[in-house]
Amino acid sequence: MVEKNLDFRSDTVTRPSPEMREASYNAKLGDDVYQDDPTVIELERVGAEVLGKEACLFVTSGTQGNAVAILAHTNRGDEIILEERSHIYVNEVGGLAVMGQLMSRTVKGVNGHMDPEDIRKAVRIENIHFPPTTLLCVENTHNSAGGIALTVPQMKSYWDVAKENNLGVHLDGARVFNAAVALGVDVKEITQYADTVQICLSKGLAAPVGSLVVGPKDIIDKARKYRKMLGGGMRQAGIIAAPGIIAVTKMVDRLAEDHANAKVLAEGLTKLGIKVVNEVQTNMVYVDFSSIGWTAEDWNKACTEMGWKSRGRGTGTRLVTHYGIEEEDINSFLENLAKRV
Ligand code: TLP
Repeated sequence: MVEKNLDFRSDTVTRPSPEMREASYNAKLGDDVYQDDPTVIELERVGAEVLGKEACLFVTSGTQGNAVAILAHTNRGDEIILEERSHIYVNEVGGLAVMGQLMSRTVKGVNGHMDPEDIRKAVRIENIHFPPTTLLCVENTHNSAGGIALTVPQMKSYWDVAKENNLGVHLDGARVFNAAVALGVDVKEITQYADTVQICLSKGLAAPVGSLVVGPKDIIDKARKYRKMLGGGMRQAGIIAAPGIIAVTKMVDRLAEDHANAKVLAEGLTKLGIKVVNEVQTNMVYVDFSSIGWTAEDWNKACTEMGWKSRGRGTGTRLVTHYGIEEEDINSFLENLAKRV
C-alpha cells in the first residue's frame, strides 16, 4: 500500500516507501569520510553504472550537488553559461557567485531549450579584457519551463557547441529520469552529453534525502573535497544511502504513472476552465486560475478544504504529481473542485 500524500507543491515532498524504510533499518554502516560505509559505496557504484559515468558522489541535496560539481569544473573568475530560468541561476542562493566567485552569463530559452547558436555567441573569445568561459550548465527536465524534457538531439547540440569551445558540460538532472521516461530512452542516452550530472534521489524517486553527482573520476575526486569543505562529509550515511539504491534501481519506471496522472489532471483542469500554461510532458502542471476569476487565496482555501496542499501565488501555481498521489486521488480532486468553480 502506498502511503497517501495529497500534496501538489512538489515531488520533493515524497516519503520513502516501506521497502526504503526497511533498507535504512538494515543498512550496513561505516564512516563515509573514511570511505568505508559499504552502503554508500554500493549506492555510488550503482549510481555511476546507471548513469553511465566513471565515478559517483553521494551528496546531501541537489543544490549541494550542483555546487560541488560547478566548483570542481571551474576556477575563480571564470564565466559559466546557464539558461536564464534555470534552477542553478535562479534558486540556488547565488552560490556560484559566493562560493565559486564565478560570473554568470545567461541565455534565454524557449520552453527551457536554448538555441545552440545563442550558446555559441555567449562564449567569450580570448581577449585580455574577458573572463574565460569554461562551463555550460543544462537543466533536464527543465523545472520552470514546465517539466519539459529536452530531447537527446537537443542535448547533443549543446554538447557539440560546448566541446567546439572547450567548455565542460554540467547537467542539472534533478529530474533527468523523468526526462528519460518521457522520451522513452535509457537515461544514459541523455547523460552521455554531459561531463557531470547531478540527479536528485529525493524527488520523484521518493528517497528521503540526497542527490548523486556523477562524472570522470578526477572531477568527482575534486567534488568530494569540495563537499567536505561545505560541511557535507557525512559519517554513517548508509542509513540515508540505502533508500537511494532502491530509488535508482526500482523507482524509475513508476515515474510514467506520475506523468499519466499529470495529463489527467491537466485535462480535467482545462475542462473546468482553469488555464494550463505549460505543455505537460512529465509530472508538472502549471496553471493560471485567474481564467476562472480566482485569486491565490481562493485557490489555497479550496485546496485546504479538500484536504490537499497547494501553494497558489499571484495568479497561478505549479502542481506536481508524484509517489503518494494516484489516479483515483486526481479524479476525486477534480470532482471536488468541479463543485466549487
Ligand atoms: N527544486 C525544488 C525547489 O527548489 C524549487 C522544487 O520544488 O522543484 N535542480 C532542480 C531542477 C530543482 O528543481 C531543484 C529543487 C534542485 C536542483 C535542488 O534540489 P534540492 O532541493 O535537493 O537542493
